[in-house]
Amino acid sequence: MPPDLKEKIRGAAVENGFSACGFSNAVSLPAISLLEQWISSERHGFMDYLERDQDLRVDPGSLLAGAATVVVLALPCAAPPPPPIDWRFSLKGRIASYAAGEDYHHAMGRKLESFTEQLQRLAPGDLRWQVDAGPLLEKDFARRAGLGWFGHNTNILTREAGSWVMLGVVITTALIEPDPPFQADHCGSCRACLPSCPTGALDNGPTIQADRCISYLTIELRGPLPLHLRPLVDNWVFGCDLCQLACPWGPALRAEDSLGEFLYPSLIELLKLSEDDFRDRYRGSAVLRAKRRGLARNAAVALGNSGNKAAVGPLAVALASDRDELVRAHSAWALGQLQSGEARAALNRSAKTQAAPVQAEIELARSVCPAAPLQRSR
Ligand code: B12
Ligand code: SF4
Ligand code: SF4
Repeated sequence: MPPDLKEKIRGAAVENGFSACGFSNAVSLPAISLLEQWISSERHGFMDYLERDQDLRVDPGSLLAGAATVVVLALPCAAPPPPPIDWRFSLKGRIASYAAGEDYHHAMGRKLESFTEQLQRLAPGDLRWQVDAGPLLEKDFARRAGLGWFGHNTNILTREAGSWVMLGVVITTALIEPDPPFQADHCGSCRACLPSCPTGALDNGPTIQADRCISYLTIELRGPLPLHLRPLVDNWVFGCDLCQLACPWGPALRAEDSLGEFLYPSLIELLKLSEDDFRDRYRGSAVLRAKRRGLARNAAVALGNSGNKAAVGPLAVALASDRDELVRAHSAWALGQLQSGEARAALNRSAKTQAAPVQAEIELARSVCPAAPLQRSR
């Protein structure tokens, strides 16, 4: 191997916008037992895909015959501008900052395409790459390639940007000398992320109860949000940044204030979006993953959490006329949380005309919502 090969490859990574690049050999990870333990404790919720193909998650050789090296790359992700001071008054939702701009799967995919062309010239071989959607455990390989350590927020922290980096990996048959794995734990005695998590999803170790994480609840979970977690989701409608914002490490970048418009959208607008409006508004964005019904469901829950009676009207319309049962059901819950006679009247109006799951939410909401004021007849 030429002595300056790794530096040339790192140079190509920097040219393509990556902030870090490390090398691991492509042998199977010992993490399989931790992964199996985690899956058998059922912390993955409905993410069934994590149960399948566990060998592919830890063994690059099962993804590319003759795999010799895993190159791991980090792309900095900007932290969000400050949120509105009183979202309950302005009825603004909150979107995790990695979702700002073009979907990172596409943006980083293009960078990886360009990086791998240079890699091919510098260290010829067969290769394949992945960003997030591929099976390989990216964080474990990042640690092994020397990029950073597993923080208590369960993400990989780099010294330059904390956990505010997205990861991508390239598996290649070219043999490149591995970097030493990252051994230190720079969390030290800090545990600031643990109490910052509203749903208590973080264990006191680098593991997560994913089925409690707001990122899972708002993006991955397709059905109803568990009742006991709805109030804790606050105004998050897509992902969550709180455990990263609590961290003293990073970020390296801060998003422009102008991104606030995207990251703190009007909840009422989100609730009212039609399928076409949703697709137009979020074309090319990671938010598409939540689908219109998921985003509207999340907006309804956030409106319920707002305690703001101005949300009653739009929720009443959604309960009466949204085409999706899931959205109607969460609108009923939200009306119950708003605790007003007007909300109760809207629940009463919709009772008996709804499908069973919505009906059940209406009954529950009526049990916590005061009776509607009596209509006075002259
Ligand atoms: C499933 C998934 C989720 C799930 C589960 C999250 C999780 N922590 O794993 C949910 C939906 C909750 C999620 C949320 C988010 N995610 Co996500 N997610 C993934 C995905 C697709 C798979 C991860 C996985 O397999 N998890 C399963 C568990 C078993 O894995 P694990 O945490 O790595 O567990 C290992 C450690 O616990 C370790 N371990 C256990 N004990 C010990 C002890 C020691 C000493 C050590 C060293 C290790 C160790 O071994 C376990 C087995 O590998 C990866 C992409 C990928 N292909 O890898 C992105 C990924 C992890 N997500 C990412 C991001 C950015 C997020 C969010 C920040 C998005 C957001 N803003 O909303 C949140 C963060 C929530 C959080 N605090 O983790 C990034 C993380 C980047 C980074 N710097 O680490 C990734 C790598 C995507 C990417 N390409 O950039 N995500
Ligand atoms: S992303 Fe939010 S909900 Fe998930 S672990 Fe971090 S603070 Fe908790
Ligand atoms: S907040 Fe503290 S404990 Fe949590 S990841 Fe950051 S440094 Fe580690």
